[in-house]
Amino acid sequence: MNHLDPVRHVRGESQYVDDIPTQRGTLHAAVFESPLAHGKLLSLDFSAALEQPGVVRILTARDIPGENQIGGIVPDEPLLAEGHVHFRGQPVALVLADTEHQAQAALAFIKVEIEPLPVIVDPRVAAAQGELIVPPRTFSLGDPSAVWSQCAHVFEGVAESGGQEHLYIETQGAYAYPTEMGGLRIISSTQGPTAVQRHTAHVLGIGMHQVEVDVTRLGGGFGGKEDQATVWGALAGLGAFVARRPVKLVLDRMADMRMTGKRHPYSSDFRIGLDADLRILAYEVTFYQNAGAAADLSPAVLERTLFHATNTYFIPNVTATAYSCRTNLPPNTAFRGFGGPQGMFVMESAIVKAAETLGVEPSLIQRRNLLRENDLFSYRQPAEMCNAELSWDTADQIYDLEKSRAEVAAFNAQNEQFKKGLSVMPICFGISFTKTPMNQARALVHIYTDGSVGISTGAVEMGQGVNTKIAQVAAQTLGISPSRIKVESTNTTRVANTSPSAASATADLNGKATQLACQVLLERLLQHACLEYTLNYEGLEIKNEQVLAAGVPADTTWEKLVSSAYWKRVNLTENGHYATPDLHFDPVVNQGYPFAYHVYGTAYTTVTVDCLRGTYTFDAMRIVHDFGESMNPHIDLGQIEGGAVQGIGWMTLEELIYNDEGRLLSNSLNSYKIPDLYAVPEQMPVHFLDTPGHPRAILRSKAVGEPPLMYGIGAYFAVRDAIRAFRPGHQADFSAPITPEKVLLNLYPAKVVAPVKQPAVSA
Ligand code: LUZ
Ligand code: MOS
Repeated sequence: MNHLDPVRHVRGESQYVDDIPTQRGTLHAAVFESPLAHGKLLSLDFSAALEQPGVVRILTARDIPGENQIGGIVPDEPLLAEGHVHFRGQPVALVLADTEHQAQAALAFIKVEIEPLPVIVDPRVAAAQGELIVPPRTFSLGDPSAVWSQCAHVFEGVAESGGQEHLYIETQGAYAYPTEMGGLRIISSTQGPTAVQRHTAHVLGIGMHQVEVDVTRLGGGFGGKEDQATVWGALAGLGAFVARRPVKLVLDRMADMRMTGKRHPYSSDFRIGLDADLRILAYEVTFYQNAGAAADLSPAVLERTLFHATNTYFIPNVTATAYSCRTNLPPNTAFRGFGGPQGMFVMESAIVKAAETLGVEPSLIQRRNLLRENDLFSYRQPAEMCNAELSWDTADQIYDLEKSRAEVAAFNAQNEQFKKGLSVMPICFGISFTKTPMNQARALVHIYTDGSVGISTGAVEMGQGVNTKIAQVAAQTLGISPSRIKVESTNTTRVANTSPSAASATADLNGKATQLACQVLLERLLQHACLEYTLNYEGLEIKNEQVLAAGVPADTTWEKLVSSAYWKRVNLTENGHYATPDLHFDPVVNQGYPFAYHVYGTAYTTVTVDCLRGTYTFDAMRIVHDFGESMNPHIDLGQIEGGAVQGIGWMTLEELIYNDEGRLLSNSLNSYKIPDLYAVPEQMPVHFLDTPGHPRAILRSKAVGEPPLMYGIGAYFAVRDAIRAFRPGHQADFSAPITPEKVLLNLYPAKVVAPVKQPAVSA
């Protein structure tokens, strides 16, 4: 079955927030942002702005009828700044005007007085000053300090990974309409409709039942709209609530890049100990997470870093500690992988540091330490149905590591300016929200009297194909054609209390809820058929829309069955509820069984570096991936390709630069480089690992959203390998992204040059 949406997308028929026809009376909102990264808000003067054409109102924290608070995990984030500002781009006021242009134009006439306070942009500096979002967390297994002395080799180092702009094609936005009785309807580009509903109600001081949030689809989310769509939904909601007129707020690209948080940059210290056979005996790691100015999802991201700190290796002695550091950057947030990639980058850096220093191939250490069945993760969950070795060995069989390496060596022996590099990147990713209670979902399924079916779930379609998968689950369970099924918008009045569409778990959770609802409906229809046709219920099945077991009149169809059930007053609506079984986790001792299952895979990356220019192209990323029994190979393949390329971007090209004043310098697409067609590996074969899947996965088809991003980590190490082919023995810093500029700096011995002064930047 094909993805349901692309035809609509290509024809321009898909509706996004900014495509909704504007209702008469709509006000357009623009956000006045803090021009400084930290300071005391002394005064705001709107007198000139209010005189501007079309300006209707300007709202500040004082206009908020409820509590000015949108923090989720920690209540530390006002909707509109009050007293202090904590990052550049923090919303301070909301201008409402008749047109978007008028609202934007009025911003320049707002006067603000801010007394500057010291700005912190570095997480280690924040940690040294005690600026932590939450107390540090430590995951441990065994005791590294007891075994360092038994290690044949011990290596230490520092690893840094940068942030990443989500760059969803559809920027953040919302359209809010006042409804009867003081309520609101908000169309929001959010992965978490319930979060928008809850925080908007809280800010307005009304009940959640007064706020309806509706989402048709997103033009991409990638985590950037898991928590941070709330700001814009709540601001539009505030405007509509106060002005009693519809309010539309859509960010332009540069405002979105300036004002919203991104993937967390991390700076980390590692220490790794190996025995003489290169088995890793001990690993100690300390993560400094750059959380930005408010908690947002940082503590949960931090936790996932700890869960994935040892990637896909069994290490008997581990101490992993993580600090969530408060800085004066926009609050960093969820991004595909959710802290996992940051943890895995450090693990791979430690292995590569050991390998380079010992003069062995990193793959030797990697292969020797892969997880095996029932090995424990540091959080004490055993690796069950573990495919770490299977995916590694399958990759070796079909892509031939030794031959690949020989080809690279042969090329390098014959070329001076161009050098090739090769890396192997095995991955392991835990599927489930790490906060166990979030692993629940509901599906509301209606069968209409004509036999067509409408389904609402908590799943948000953001291009990942979840609606197609839900339609497949229903079609398969009910035994009808997907063409009879419509997956409706995600709406808080139809499906309540939803978890965000995140953690790769959306199809599993909402698909299972859909499956449960459809099974109940099917059961009811079968019972009805038995009564109607006096059949024996045992062994009865509805298949292919019409064929029931023997004894059914030949002209019976799905429509007739449904219609006759309606006339016998059979309930044709069902609400399915699914909660992932067996999960538990104790966040005090950091032990338990947090994940439904793990996803595994292996990627070989080869790159060619132009050693004159520092530029590079990826020849191939060859992947073996553990899909389980893929229920939709087309969609799943698209997720692998997109995820891997997004990971390559994070590790190689995408460089976010904030200056010491907390100002984003890489603030548009001419200074922030994302992967384009030329950054995509020329070859990207994806082999579907042959496994029975997992019973906790929907139709045994494993979650596929986030895991492939981490193949991109292999891109960093392939480039690094090529650098060493040009400059033998050189150990670059473990610092990602490895941009062409950094490649060039690493290819040649450093010359002492005068420090480059950063251009002075005005507020
Ligand atoms: N969001 C969340 C996530 O709240 N908890 C998670 O564990 C998670 N994992 C990945 C992406 N988003
Ligand atoms: Mo996500 S990082 O699963 O919203």
